Amino acid sequence: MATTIVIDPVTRIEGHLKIEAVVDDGVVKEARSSGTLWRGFEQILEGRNPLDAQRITQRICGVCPTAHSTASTLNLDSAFGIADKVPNNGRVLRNLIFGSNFLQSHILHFYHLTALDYVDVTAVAGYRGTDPDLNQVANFISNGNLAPFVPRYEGDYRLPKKVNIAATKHYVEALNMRRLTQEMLAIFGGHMPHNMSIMPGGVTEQVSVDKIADFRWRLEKVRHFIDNVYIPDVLAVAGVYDDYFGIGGGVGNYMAYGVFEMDQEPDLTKRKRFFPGGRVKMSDLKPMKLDPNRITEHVSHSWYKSDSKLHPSVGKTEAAHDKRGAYSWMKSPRYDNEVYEVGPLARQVNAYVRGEEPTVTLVNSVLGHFKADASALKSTLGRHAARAIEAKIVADEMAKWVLELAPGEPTMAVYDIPESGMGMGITDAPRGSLGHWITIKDHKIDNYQAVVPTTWNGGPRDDKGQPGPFEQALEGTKVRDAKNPFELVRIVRSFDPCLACAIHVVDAHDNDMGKFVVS
Ligand code: NFE
Ligand code: MG
Repeated sequence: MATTIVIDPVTRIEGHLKIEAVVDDGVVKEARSSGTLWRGFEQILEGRNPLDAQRITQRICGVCPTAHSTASTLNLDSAFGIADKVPNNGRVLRNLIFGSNFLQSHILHFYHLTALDYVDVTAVAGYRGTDPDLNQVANFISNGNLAPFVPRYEGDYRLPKKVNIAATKHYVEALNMRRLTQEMLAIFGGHMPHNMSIMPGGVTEQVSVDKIADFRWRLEKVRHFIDNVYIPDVLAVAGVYDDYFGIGGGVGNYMAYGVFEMDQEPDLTKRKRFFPGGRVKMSDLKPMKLDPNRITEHVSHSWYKSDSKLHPSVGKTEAAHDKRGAYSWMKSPRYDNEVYEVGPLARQVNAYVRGEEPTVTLVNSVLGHFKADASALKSTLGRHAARAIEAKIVADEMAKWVLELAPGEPTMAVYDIPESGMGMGITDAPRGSLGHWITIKDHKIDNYQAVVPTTWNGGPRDDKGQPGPFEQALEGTKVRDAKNPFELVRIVRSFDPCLACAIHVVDAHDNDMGKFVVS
């Protein structure tokens, strides 16, 4: 008999994701991913000074505000006609600030958002040893403080007790590593969350030898952690849960816009990025080009009455909370009406098929470790491995980029806000492809649209009825115990969903920040 498993909320932060899975004979027959909260950013921006986009869009999310500052600033660079004017210091500083956020986000995801699906933190409950971190965790649990460790299921923790204890110690160390990455971000970004310095024309912060030194010692500690703790922990988990190389693969189409600017070519589709933009399908592993004109957002299963299949440059967001057949506040972004997964796996697969180093060497080394071929990447563990590899690559490159900074040289270009214009800011956030589009009229924002990574991955069925990447990854999964659906949360969390980002919309009829009206 078919039963429906409802998991709500799914994520350990950024809560409002609901997953419903219809399970028949122990197998997921169909799944629905639903964003259950309604927020408001695109319409808040209408009528405002274009520069406000950098400030306001960062408030979409406290985890990846740097991604929104980057996308909004690329968007303004392009609308102001200054994309090729950013000085080299500005380019490098943007990469260092954004890179710091990548490291923070990837470490957060593995240790604090998903590791506890595999590591049994209760192994520390009776700990009576000399390690102060573990004593603190044991005290914390004995006082009944379970909040950061739940929701959790029972029945499939496979690591030996001493590995569970060591991994819990790493959970605490990872908090310190994230603090260091936030401090790195703040050295050139002003503060975190919501950096002050990535602005049109470059970065407002100046370069000094002291700041470079402050940045470098922190980065070296984080690199040491990634190489000696994070990557070994991912390999250890993957070794014991290796069936997850065959679970949760999903759509197998991967898209990246590309990230970390290597030059200041004004056309973002031609600009050289450290991780290249493009598309690839696991079925043939052939690199394909990306044309942002082919992106649309479908809304037939979303609570919006505005037209479906609009390009984001003319996008609209008009709510209809009682719309029949709709089940999410997320839209369904599509490329050529096809479903694409975005994120670290999509970026690394795109880099891999283009022969980019060090991706090729690192991916081959992980595949060799597990005696697997590239098809194993299309899986739950493939996403974790790609994210860990990416953290190492970004950290290692940042150590080189920071030495390119030139103290005393300019970091900004000057600009005027044009009376009218259009812009596009496409980049890759930690969780995948992020695009902002702007239209300026009378020196003010006339239209602003964001299409966000978790919207790509977590969106509902589209106008053709094609399920989104989360939904496809869940369908066909065997569920051993419907009361403890480990398989389903492990699959969805491997994407690193962020619903705060995914649901950034509000009724187009309402420009008042203080009052959101469902029409
Ligand atoms: Ni709120 Fe974000 C990232 C962006 S995900 S975390 O990474 O943009 O939709
Ligand atoms: Mg949007």
